Amino acid sequence: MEEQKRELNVEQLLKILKHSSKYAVLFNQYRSAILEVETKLRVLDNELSLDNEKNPIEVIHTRLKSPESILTKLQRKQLPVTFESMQEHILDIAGIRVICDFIDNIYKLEKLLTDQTDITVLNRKDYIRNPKPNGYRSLHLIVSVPVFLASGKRDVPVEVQFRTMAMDFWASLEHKLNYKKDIPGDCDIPERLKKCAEAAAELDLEMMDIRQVIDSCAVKE
Ligand code: 0O2
Repeated sequence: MEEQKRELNVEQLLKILKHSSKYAVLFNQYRSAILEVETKLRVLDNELSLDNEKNPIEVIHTRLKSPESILTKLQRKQLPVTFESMQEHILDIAGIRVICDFIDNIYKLEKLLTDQTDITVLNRKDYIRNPKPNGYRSLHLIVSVPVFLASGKRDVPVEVQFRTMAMDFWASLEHKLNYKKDIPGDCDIPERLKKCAEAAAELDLEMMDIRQVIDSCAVKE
């Protein structure tokens, strides 16, 4: 009975969230902020490719967090389910994932993006230098970007995740297999996944080393 009551509340909340005109206005701000940051990254990618005809960015994925995920996160953090609380506390509603070729290019792009005068870094988590205990690697930034709308200027937070292809390969499969699922404590899956993450990290370092050797040979010729 108690469970039924809780589920009904969640459904009602989702209905309110999805059908409110405030929701459409807010989500348009997040969508616009994604466009702004994605354009900045594509501009940098184009310019960096002029040097050696090698784009540092392989793929950019963007997403808006679903109302269901927002609600789950607010509840998990025991925060009030209101638009104000969502705007204040959920800083990854607008998300951009940047898949890069090499680790050093991740830090180069980070610097070029965050040095821009209209970008403010609100939070930075370097899971490349400090991987999560399960082996997860990526660089996470929350940046604030101004969006100029007909109704005025808004500073909107966007989460930018930078990863190499190897890190993305691991994270995508791990997410499918494991992330937020209850794996029995007595099995060796976490250990095996961690080993895979370490193999992917080695691959990244080896590929970067090979690139450096090739580049130095090309200079000598
Ligand atoms: P989804 O499914 O991508 O929407 P915080 O926001 O700081 O209070 P949070 O959200 O845990 O807490 O922050 P964190 O650690 O920066 O992780 C945010 C996102 O990184 C997650 O989003 C995932 O996309 C990704 N991520 C983090 N840890 C892992 C991991 O162990 N494995 C995989 N595959 N991805 C991870 P969401 O919203 O939690 O999930």
